Amino acid sequence: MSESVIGVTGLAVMGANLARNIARRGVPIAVHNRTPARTGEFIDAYGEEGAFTAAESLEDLVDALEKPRRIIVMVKAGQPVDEVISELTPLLDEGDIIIDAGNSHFPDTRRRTAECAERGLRFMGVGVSGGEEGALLGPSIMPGGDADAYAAVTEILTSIAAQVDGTPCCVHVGPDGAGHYVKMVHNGIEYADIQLIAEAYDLLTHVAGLDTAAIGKIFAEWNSGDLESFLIEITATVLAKTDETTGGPLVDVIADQAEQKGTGRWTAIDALDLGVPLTAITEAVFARTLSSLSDERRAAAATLGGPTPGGGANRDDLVDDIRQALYASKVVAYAQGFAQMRAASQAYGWDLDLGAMATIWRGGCIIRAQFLNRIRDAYAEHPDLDNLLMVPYFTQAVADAQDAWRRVVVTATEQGVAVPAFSSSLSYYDGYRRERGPANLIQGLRDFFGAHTYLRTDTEGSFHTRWGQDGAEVRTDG
Ligand code: NBP
Repeated sequence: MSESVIGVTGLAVMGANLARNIARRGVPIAVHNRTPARTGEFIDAYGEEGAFTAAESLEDLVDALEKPRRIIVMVKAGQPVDEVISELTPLLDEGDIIIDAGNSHFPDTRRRTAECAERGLRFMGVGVSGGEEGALLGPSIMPGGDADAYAAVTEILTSIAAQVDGTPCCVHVGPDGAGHYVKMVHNGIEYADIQLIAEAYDLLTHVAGLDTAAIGKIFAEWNSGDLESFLIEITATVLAKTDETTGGPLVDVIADQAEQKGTGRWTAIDALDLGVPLTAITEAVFARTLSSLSDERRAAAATLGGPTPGGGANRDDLVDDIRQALYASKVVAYAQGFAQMRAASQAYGWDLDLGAMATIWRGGCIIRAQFLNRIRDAYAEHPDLDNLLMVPYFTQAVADAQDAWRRVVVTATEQGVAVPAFSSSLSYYDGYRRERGPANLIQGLRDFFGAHTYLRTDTEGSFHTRWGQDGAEVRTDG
């Protein structure tokens, strides 16, 4: 039995395809699954594709590997990852590397990194995006962990990743949970992107009055401009699909209840923890949860009044307005996601290279898009950028689109079409560009009922007004 260079445990769709991708690069690989029958099925189906060693047990898997051992864990996120780690650790030697390539939550990755380090093991939390096809043909890979652990797997990971203009979509993200964090934000941005597309579809259907086939063609056209991306491309394909049963568009018979598996929610929760305004992604998560309340919505549709949409069909420029609103909102969603990664980098001590994140998302992953080249360029010129909206290209893009964006939000509001991501992105833009907002009154109220104190615009120090007593202002900081 020849020594395998790397091992994979967990041969469901992602682990199997990742293992095949590695084997196809000529790397000898050992494969294992908790239920051994799955390993047998894998070898029967794909054994000819490379130098596989089938391992019946984790002991066999460990024995099959050259040292330091490198083991990719591709099992269901959560408790199963902990179970695999605790079974593996007694079998491993100091310096061996456990690579969790599933969708683990980054605090778990930080904990597991520390626990493995106590036992002399190196742990990597690696984000992998691209679904089953990406795993097989070239995903976007976001590896987190110690630099020396990454050095031991760089050649393999960069060779199996998607390649764009000769550059692999894989770069060392940072220590401990950084890789899974960046993957989490990637998924959050994916939520926002999809929600924005859904809002555009809703407006094209119910305000512009277009049929599904026409809307599919519009998305296909949009895919040749600034919006060019995998998600816009597949929107055109999904809208063009005919249902075999009804003969009409398939989307017309798909129930309007969207699932959310956790990464979008985690992104929003961490934004709240970090104090980062992340309106587009958070609204996208809420929109999915609202969509799932189908029984309540059915009752509300029969009870709650409001305008009936449909009065915009005579506006020739409506379709292009919606395109511009989609683009401007998308710029905001990405600006917020990148601002969150910047805040996380500072809070968790990761030193993230945000331009590199845009670079590795250009291929292999669900949010791959031309647009990411602009973000990569922005960070190349301004590595310490606070907000992407402040870069001339994006400042101008939003300035050019904003009249249309405002018209779309006004029309949607007048006609009773919910556009939470379009409108919250516009509100964020208007809030961000205000030198002085209304939070002065918030502070006044907080000081009134809770003596929370306030700062003044005209002098240093912290102040409280004795609202319920003599009304005098007192300085509270000395
Ligand atoms: P699943 O998430 O469906 O997990 C199935 C695998 O986990 C099987 O190999 C199963 O073994 C194993 N497993 C379970 Br369940 N509990 C286990 C335990 N206690 N000990 C050992 N093994 C256990 O697989 P997947 O869809 O291939 O996804 C794998 C990871 O990749 C997940 O974290 C997922 O979130 C992530 N991911 C998935 C996609 C995607 O498109 N599917 C994309 C990107 C990332 P068994 O055969 O014995 O039951």
